[in-house]
Amino acid sequence: MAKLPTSVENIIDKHGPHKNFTPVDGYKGTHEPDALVKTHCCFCGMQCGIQLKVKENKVVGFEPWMEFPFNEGRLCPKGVQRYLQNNHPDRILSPLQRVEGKGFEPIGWDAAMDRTVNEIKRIQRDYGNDAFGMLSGVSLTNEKSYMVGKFARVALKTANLDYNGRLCMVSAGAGNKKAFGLDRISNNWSDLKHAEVIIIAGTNISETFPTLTHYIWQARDNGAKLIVVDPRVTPIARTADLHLPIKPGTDSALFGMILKILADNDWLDHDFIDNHTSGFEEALDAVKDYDLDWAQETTGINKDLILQAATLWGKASTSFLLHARGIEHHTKGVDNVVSCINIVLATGRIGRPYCGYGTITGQGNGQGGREHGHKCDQLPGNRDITNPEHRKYIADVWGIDEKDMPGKGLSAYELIEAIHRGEIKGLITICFNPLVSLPNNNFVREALEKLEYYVAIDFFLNETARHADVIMAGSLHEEEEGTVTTAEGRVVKINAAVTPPDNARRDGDIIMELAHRLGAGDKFNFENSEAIFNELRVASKGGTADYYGITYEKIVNNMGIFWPCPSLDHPGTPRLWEDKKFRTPDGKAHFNAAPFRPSSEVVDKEYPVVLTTGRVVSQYLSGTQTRRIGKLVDQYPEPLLEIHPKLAYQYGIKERELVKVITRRGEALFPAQLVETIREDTVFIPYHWGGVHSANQLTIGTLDPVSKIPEFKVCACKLDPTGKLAPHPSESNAYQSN
Ligand SMILES: Nc1nc2c(c(=O)[nH]1)N[C@H]1C(S)=C(S)[C@@H](COP(=O)(O)OP(=O)(O)OC[C@H]3O[C@@H](n4cnc5c(=O)[nH]c(N)nc54)[C@H](O)[C@@H]3O)O[C@H]1N2
Ligand SMILES: Nc1nc2c(c(=O)[nH]1)N[C@H]1C(S)=C(S)[C@@H](COP(=O)(O)OP(=O)(O)OC[C@H]3O[C@@H](n4cnc5c(=O)[nH]c(N)nc54)[C@H](O)[C@@H]3O)O[C@H]1N2
Ligand code: SF4
Ligand SMILES: [Mo]
Repeated sequence: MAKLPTSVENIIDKHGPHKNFTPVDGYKGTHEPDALVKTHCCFCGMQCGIQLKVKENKVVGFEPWMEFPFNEGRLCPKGVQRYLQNNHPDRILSPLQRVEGKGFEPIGWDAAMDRTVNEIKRIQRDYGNDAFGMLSGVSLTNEKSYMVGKFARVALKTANLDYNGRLCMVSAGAGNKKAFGLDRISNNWSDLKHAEVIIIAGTNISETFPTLTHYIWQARDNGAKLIVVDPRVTPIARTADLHLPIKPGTDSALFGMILKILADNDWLDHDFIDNHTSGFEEALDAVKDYDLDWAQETTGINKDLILQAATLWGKASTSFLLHARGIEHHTKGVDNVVSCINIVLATGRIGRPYCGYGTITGQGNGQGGREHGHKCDQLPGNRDITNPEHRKYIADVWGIDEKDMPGKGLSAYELIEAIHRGEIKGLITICFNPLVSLPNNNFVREALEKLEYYVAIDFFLNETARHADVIMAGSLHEEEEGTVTTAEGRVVKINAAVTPPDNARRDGDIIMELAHRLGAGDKFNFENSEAIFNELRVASKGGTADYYGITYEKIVNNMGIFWPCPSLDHPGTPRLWEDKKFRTPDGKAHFNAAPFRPSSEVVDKEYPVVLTTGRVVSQYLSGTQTRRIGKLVDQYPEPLLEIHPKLAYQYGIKERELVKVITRRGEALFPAQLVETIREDTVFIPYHWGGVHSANQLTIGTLDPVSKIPEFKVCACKLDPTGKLAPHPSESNAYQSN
């Protein structure tokens, strides 16, 4: 049984997290590196270009890569520290096996592989193939994402594969497919610069996509009006023309109201609506009873602000609408997304220069990783695993019988629920830390403790992997060649700067060896990453995410190629929809009716305060990587409870007082940070920490019915001040998260 080892201290001593170290003993950065390798940052979806400095097969520093067109050398605080991982003392340097009561001990690769394959076979024999699940992640390259999808279906033969994008981009993906039949931002970032009006809804871009702000500033220099919709006055909101301080969970009411105002004032593009869309009447019908008083009451935004925003949008001739997790992490995430798209379609401002719309993809390869088949319902090229033609095409590429291909499996949180119910008995994870990042993590921990066998592939020991029976020492971004697709749809090249240290292995090699040992070796004979990419190209051909015409050579020669790129002589598609040929069955863009409905948990007398969660600039996701980098930890050492001084006053809460935050799922202590930049009825906690510091002890495990994304952005809580001040942040050990 995969129980938590008795001594967590033992694990931390051996495997970190340690936050302070120097990259290479004695290397002062003064003598010449052996090589400068052009590649990309391993963190967010901007995938900024960077050059890594290599000395004696170790990454020892970086230089800006000025020529890469998106960021032209600019990097954010995480980007300038990302090089400190390859030679980090916490690296897992060989496979490990958990020894009850002792923690983890190194074992050889043979033993780790043998044990894993035997357990997979035993569990599948006793309980069926689908009783072994797999969870993957989109920090992985396109090649690895593709291979994981194929591995789960062809070697592991399970339906139950899903990925951490389920917590991230799936509401946007589902909304975009409904509206356009394709899931990608409509334009490259350059088009932002000349948009007259820009709406940014539910994204704190200065902290989460810092290098993208450069494009917003350029638009501002050109006179653009900026509208920000966020319950907090985020850094970008401080510079906006209009900030709409929305009550969490009410975006579809706001955008529905704006649609109504556009129609009432005839700020519509009738030609576009009539010739290139369907469903306008239904979408309008869903909002026909909305009025400004209702919208003000529902969204908490002053009605004059709503009217001003609608007027700016309605009268503009060019515009861009961007959103991210703030509107998507909801049980009505898909409704929020389509209600944004509705106002874009109503004004016909898409498929033209300086007119665009899109979600800002979060993870490093959040775009490419959601296209090539490691989602529970998907096959490469963004094909549908339930569609017989799609299944047949991919089965032929893989050289298997279509009947042997598993069907649709469970989504990430549902997969954990199935483990909890005892239906799934074995688990393999790569690039996912569900114990920190899934909602209601006390429930997730209970599930992990029920597994009969759990194997994790990672380069650091994350909180979830502490429950593993075996850990396989995997590779960092800079240790394996491949491609990723940036948030603007540009496929770029990741170059290996070094080989994995010591006895760690490339992720790709680990997956391939497992496939061989499971008897599917003939389907996994890839010589190198390019060979995997070439199979991916064929597998994606004809799908909506068509990469067929993209080659490694073309990527390098052009600093990236935008998909779709259906043939070798095709230049790629930086701007979609110029031809107005949408990828829906009728070829039109679809309006979707999205009548407002409340969030799954709303405030009441007992739990009167709205809790929302998200990010800070110096930490990344579950913190596995960034909590190990001293300067990033020092910048924001521990999760704080952002609270408005007026709400704090009601409870008598003082700056840095420890406040117990309680929800129906759990409770946890956080130091209060009094800020006037948040709504008075809402508190915010960043989620990058585990254990007692984890915000996800509090969040709710309810899912959007279509996208299955959890409702991270809204639940109800109560506050219980302790009267005690939190210790000085320098004494915080939150980065250890034990
Ligand atoms: N520094 C840093 N950067 C990152 C990441 C990271 O972990 N750290 N992660 C990357 C990834 S994977 C992702 S997905 C992105 C996420 O990027 P963002 O979506 O920008 O980040 P979040 O902090 O999750 O949420 C954004 C904003 O939503 C607001 N919000 C909360 N509830 C609501 C609501 O109901 N409506 C509206 N309109 N707004 C609301 C919050 O106040 C917050 O400012 O960032 C990427 N970049
Ligand atoms: N409350 C709350 N919870 C949230 C969110 C929120 O806003 N609020 N946001 C959600 C979002 S948008 C996201 S994307 C998820 C992210 O949640 P996770 O995917 O769990 O977060 P990561 O920290 O990326 O975990 C990835 C693990 O993969 C490892 N890893 C990274 N790159 C590689 C690689 O190339 N190879 C291998 N083998 N391992 C690798 C890291 O070391 C880490 O242990 O969190 C979600 N959870
Ligand atoms: S903006 Fe994103 S990709 Fe660019 S340096 Fe920062 S974390 Fe890395
Ligand atoms: Mo994300």
